[in-house]
Amino acid sequence: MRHILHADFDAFYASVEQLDNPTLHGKPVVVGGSAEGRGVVASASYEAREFGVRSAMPMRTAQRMCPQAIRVGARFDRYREISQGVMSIFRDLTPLVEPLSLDEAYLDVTAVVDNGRQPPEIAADLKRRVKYELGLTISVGVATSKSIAKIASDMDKPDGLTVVALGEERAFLAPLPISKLWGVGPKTAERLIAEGVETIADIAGCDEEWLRERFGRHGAQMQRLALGQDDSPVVVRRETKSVSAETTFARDTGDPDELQEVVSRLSQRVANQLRRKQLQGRTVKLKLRLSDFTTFTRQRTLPYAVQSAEDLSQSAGELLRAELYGRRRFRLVGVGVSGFEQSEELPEEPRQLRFSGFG
Ligand code: DCP
Ligand code: MG
Ligand code: MG
Repeated sequence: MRHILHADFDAFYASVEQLDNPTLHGKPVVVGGSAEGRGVVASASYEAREFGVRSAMPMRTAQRMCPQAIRVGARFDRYREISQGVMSIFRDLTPLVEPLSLDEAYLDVTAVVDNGRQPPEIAADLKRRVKYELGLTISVGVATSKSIAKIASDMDKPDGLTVVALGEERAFLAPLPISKLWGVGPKTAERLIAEGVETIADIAGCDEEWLRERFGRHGAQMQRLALGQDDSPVVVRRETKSVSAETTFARDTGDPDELQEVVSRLSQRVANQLRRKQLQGRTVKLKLRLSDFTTFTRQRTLPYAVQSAEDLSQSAGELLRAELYGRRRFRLVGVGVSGFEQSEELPEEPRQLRFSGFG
């Protein structure tokens, strides 16, 4: 049996702003772009949430709901710094840490338990340490699987600690709305509710064929999770420092159109990865290898962070054009991005599940 924690900062960006500026303590704070600039709320302090303010809401709406809310612009560098701090506290407890975003991670603490400490005690200790060292609160879910630990960490926010013991998994999940289930995004939830499937117990009780017909493999997957079956491992990951894609040609080329075409295709691949990881970067890099195997890179740092294939392809394309002179022919082209900021808008559906990890 495994013991998994899921830890997540409470109102992450907003809490960091309150930490750094004591005049914001106890006040409704929203972090995000201005209403005039059509900004959205990235994070709302719990004081602001009492007025109904939520993440991803247009700033205009937030200010209408809570006119006294204090808006602060995001400071990604500071959030990244705090994130590195918390991840290192986690890694002090166990090397098996899987960060999901700047403010949350899974921890496999099975070995710590085998050494004689109980999971609730480990979790309480971790919360204390984070509070003491960083001055911020995390909420922690404790369970025997990742998907249940994640749901549990969200149950009693802020400053929560929710333990789902072995054998209690199905009872814990049963009454919850389907939207809580891992991999059930707003669109899937809408379809299920239209069919009368509203709680996790409802999914657990569905005819497997019925689910499979409507949702394919994803349907069977949802049902396994609803039944509390999830043996996906905690995958140790370090912070992503750069994302890139490259290709080697079957035959060397110096044709500008052909090269730009490849840069566009690689940019698309990099953009897809960035979107999945919720990253956007300011430094765009082009890697080139000539016929004689000379390899070099050219890079430029933009005044703003980019994520889209169009932006990447444009910047990388400019770097490319500067290198197309004489009779140069190329064997390899690569496009990369670094200098990350977490992108403000999260995708509508949660990240795609990796099916291979399950059952
Ligand atoms: N974030 C964002 N846009 C969103 C959601 C989140 O920019 N639509 C950013 C700001 C959040 C951070 O990611 O502070 C962490 O996201 P969470 O979903 O964990 O939200 P919070 O930490 O703000 O609040 P909670 O207490 O609900 O975890
Ligand atoms: Mg959070
Ligand atoms: Mg989070």
